[in-house]
Amino acid sequence: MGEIMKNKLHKLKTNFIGKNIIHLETVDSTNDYLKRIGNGVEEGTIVISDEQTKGKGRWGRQWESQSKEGVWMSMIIRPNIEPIRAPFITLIAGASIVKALNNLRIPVEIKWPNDIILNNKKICGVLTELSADISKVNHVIVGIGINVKNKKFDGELEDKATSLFKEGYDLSREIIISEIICEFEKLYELYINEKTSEEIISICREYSAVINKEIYVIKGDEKELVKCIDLNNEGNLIVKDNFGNLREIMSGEVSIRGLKGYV
Ligand code: BT5
Repeated sequence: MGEIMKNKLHKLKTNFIGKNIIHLETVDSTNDYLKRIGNGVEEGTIVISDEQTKGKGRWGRQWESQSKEGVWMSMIIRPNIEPIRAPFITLIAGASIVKALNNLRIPVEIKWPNDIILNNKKICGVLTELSADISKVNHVIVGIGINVKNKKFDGELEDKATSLFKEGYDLSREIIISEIICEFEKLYELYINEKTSEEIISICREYSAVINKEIYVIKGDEKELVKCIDLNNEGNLIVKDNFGNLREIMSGEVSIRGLKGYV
């Protein structure tokens, strides 16, 4: 299986993302694995694992990643940007995932900043981790988890998670991975080489699950109802609070929820 996946993915027409692919049967977390080997591998290296025993989300949350049920992968990049700009990489990943899945005729949307939604449920999450000193990025690890074949979810995930299979789409993990890698590289190169975020922001707007909706912004124990207005060029969310004031919210610091549930 590992070899089949690698062979299919080696036909990728990218410049550097996915030129080196490490495929594992099991690992704690593909992000943590890549972090351990990160200094010794070339930029664009991808780690894919059939299973993760300690898949993780933001702020120490768990990410359920059973064997061969989904795409559990991470890639390493070394962008020459200020560390403060690193959260934008999450939006590049989100934009490339919605673009890739819509190319495959799956109508997913982005729930800013790091969730991908299908039929109002979470199908994919992105976890971006930064290694930097005060002024320079050493590397960024972009972790992507997509539920592909899961037949059911238990506990708290039952109402909020879904898989491509559950929504009636039967696609191989390889096709999904190839499409995402190609879209990611295109947008990442635009951002780094051309220094433009325009196309990325316009994809995030076009496929947004939250713009023009009322949402709760959650920060720690605080929860505030606001109207989501737009994304600005930095990728921050512009919301209108209860007093009619416009505010800018940075990714990385909050979670958001819809009025009636997850979106
Ligand atoms: C995320 O965090 O959504 C980021 C998930 C990133 C996973 C990838 S898999 C490859 C790489 N290696 C890793 O170890 N991680 C990355 P967050 O926004 O914090 O959402 C986490 C929440 O999503 C959990 O608290 C659950 O409520 C929910 N969740 C857990 N597993 C899920 C799943 N398989 N599908 C949908 N929702 C899930």
